[in-house]
Formats: sequence, C-alpha cells, structure tokens
Amino acid sequence: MVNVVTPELAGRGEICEVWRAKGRLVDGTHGPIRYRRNDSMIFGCVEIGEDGRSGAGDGDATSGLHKVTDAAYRHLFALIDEMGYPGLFRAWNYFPEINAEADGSERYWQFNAGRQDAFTGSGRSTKGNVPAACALGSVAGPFVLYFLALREAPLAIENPRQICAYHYPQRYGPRSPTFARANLALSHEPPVLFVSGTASIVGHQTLHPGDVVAQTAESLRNIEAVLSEARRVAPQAGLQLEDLAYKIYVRNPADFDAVRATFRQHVASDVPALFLQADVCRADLLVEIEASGGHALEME
Ligand code: 3EB
Repeated sequence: MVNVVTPELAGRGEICEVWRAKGRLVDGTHGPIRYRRNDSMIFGCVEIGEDGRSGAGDGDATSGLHKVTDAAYRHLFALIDEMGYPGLFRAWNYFPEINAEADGSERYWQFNAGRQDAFTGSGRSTKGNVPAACALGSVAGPFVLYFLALREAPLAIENPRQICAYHYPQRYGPRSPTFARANLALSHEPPVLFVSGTASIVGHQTLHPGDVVAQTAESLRNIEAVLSEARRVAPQAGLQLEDLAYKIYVRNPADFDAVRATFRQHVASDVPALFLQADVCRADLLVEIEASGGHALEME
C-alpha cells in the first residue's frame, strides 16, 4: 500500500487502485521498498520524505529531491536485478511542488537528474529500452515511486509526433527525462501495454498553452499515434483507444468538466477513466493522460 495525494475530481473520497496477479505470491522488503512478486512480475513501492526540504546550507550542490529520487531508483534496480526481474516495465512518480524552483532549479529537473544518475549508476541505458512512466505533482506528501518489472525486457514504443523524451533539448532541463512513450510486454497473452503520461506536446514543444480543451484533444492524438505504433508490433492485440483504461490528471480542478467533456467526445462513455487532480511537469501543461490495456480491469 502506498498513499498518493492526487485527489479524485468529483470523487466520493478515498479511492484505491489494486493490481492483482496470478499464481503464488511472495512479498518482502528491500531497503525502503516493499514488494510482492509472482513467477513473471514484481510490483514494488517506496515513499521517501525529503528531510530538510530546501537542502540549503549543507554545502551540497545536490538537492534533496535529486538525492531521494536517485536513492529510490538505485534500490529499485538492486531489487529487480537481484530477484531476476530486470525488465522495468512501468514507473509511477509523484512528489509535491513539481513546478517549484528550489536550490536554483525546477524540482522536476532535479527529479530528472536523480533518475538519470540512478539509471547510469546501475549500469542501465538512459535511452531506448527505458520504462513507460509518469511524473506528477502531488498535492502533498513524500516522494512516491511505484513500479512493475518483468522477467524479460518489455518493448519500448515511441511516438512519431514527438521527439523521444530522452532527446529533449536542454531548455526543458539540463538532464533529459528517462522514459519511453509506451512499453509493451509481448510475452503476455494478450500483450500488456502501458502508455506513459501523455500531454499536449508535439516535437518537443507545448501546444495550446492556456487552452485546456485543445490540450486534451492533442494529448489524445498523441495516444492514438502511440497506439498505432504499438499495433504495428502487436497487430493481433486489441489496442484501439476504446480498449484501454485511462487516468487523466488535471492541473486546475475548475477545468474538470471541460476536460471530461472533451475526453468523452473522443472516447466512449463505457471506457474506464479516472480523473485526478495533479500538477503536470511543465507549468504550461494543464492536463496529462495515461493509459493501459491487455490486463483485466474492474471499476467499482
Ligand atoms: C512529456 O511528454 C510530459 O518524466 O517520467 C510524461 C510522462 C511526462 C513521463 C517523466 C514526464 C514523464 O514530457 C511529461
């Protein structure tokens, strides 16, 4: 169990996301990580507080968030390598004040630096076969990371409408983000797909600043483009917009109705979708949408 402070919009209170797996389950801990695994996959979560938040005064150029992110990912890699699930499939990242400046740079940039250091320091590539991911600003709480990893390497999918995130130019931060637009597990039947957090970015630029309706539509065009790439690799899998389940992160609660209406113009009303409040990693992004498919899903 891990607590993520991204309130449900028009929600009835607390909601709980449960991932179920078949077969014999084994659980345990590894440093700060709690995990449970079966024969084919491992799920883990970790929350680490950033003590002394600003980090100022200790004469150290590395921010608290950078260190916490680096530590969380190094523990993650040590665990999955030791247990034999080296294929990091999907990572969910949440931490407060993602757009705030601290210690001379944006906190999302500090997160990216820590993540990249951990990948490199754990002998992993920061390009190509990298996990699907999201990074959102929670309303409060510690740095939270949860993840799924597999015995075999999943297949990273990119979006031809967007530059790979790991090739973003420096104006979006000195250290580029380490994630793929989607990740596909072809060893599962049907294949399982995770589409990373997807926003109104074409090339590397934010489109439609200030226009939440256009940003929502653009994000869905990006997801369509990712799905059509995934279908080239897995043509037999049902990977249409309608086959996935969605999480939609809305920066401003006042935009909820507009985002939901736009989303439902493109995606049928019986397709599962959860609307949550969270800050998106660029200050001009008002909405971000992630999705997954190929696994069982119940909403209650
Ligand atoms: C983007 O496309 C929007 O840093 O892990 C989306 C998904 C975004 C994942 C991450 C960031 C991340 O750049 C932001």
